[in-house]
Amino acid sequence: MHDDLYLALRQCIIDGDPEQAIELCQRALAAGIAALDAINEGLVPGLNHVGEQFAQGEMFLPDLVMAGEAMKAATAILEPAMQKAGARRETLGKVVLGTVQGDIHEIGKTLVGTMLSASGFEVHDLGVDVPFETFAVKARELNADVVGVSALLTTTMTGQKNVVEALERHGLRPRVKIVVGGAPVTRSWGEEIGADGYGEDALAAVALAKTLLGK
Ligand code: B1M
Repeated sequence: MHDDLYLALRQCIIDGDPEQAIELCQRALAAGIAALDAINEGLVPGLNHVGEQFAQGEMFLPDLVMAGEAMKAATAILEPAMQKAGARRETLGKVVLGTVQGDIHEIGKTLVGTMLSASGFEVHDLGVDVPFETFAVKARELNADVVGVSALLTTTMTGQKNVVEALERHGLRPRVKIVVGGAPVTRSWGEEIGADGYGEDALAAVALAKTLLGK
């Protein structure tokens, strides 16, 4: 029904055009498209295309950077709608979230944080390139229930294991649950490193956090 708009959203990411992204997201919301649908049906396919082209040497780092900028501009418009859609008062638990050391990919992690907070979790987003130890220090300081670790690179996903070990060193396991995710991450990797679960996408991460906390 909204195929043209989804295609335009996809294209503005490929073009790396933040202004167009803002305008199209506003149009999508006005047309009654759910924020998460705009992301999953329009924006993410655009990012995936850029990622594929980059891997094939058809697009280059500046294209990746611009696509990321356009995506950030788009999600800034959509985020309030996502928060509103899931608005609820009850706090389900505290989550410390971040992208692991050495990795600066923030879009997926931020989306997971937005969905968690829209679902009723208190989210403390530590940002990107977060040192392994910081996850543990913050989890203790904030008395967190869940630590979420995102990784987008095959070279940085190994750092998720370091975070599990840091939490163990700090005596926070098994009380504090660990959820891992990110494009190269798999369920079996999560199991191998001793995490409590793997979230394939933002919605799965929310469902998992609820299950782990018995909500
Ligand atoms: Co990067 N990059 N990048 N990049 N980048 C990828 C990841 C890549 C697959 C592209 C490719 O080659 N096809 C490739 C990784 C290859 C690999 O390791 N296998 C890659 C590379 C190589 C690099 C650099 C090394 C490039 C270079 O410098 N030569 C460099 C690394 C920098 C670093 O981190 N040290 C780099 C840099 C960048 C930019 C900074 C330019 C930019 C990010 C901008 C930003 O975040 N502000 C960027 C981008 C945009 C991408 C792609 C195109 C898109 C990533 C994205 O935002 N996806 C990406 C290709 C791709 O993924 N198609 C690529 C959309 C987002 C919604 O999905 O992050 O997967 P995602 O999150 C999902 C799920 O994974 C899950 O839920 C989210 C929502 O559904 N999820 C979780 C994520 N975290 C979770 C945590 C959870 C649970 C679920 O629980 C805690």
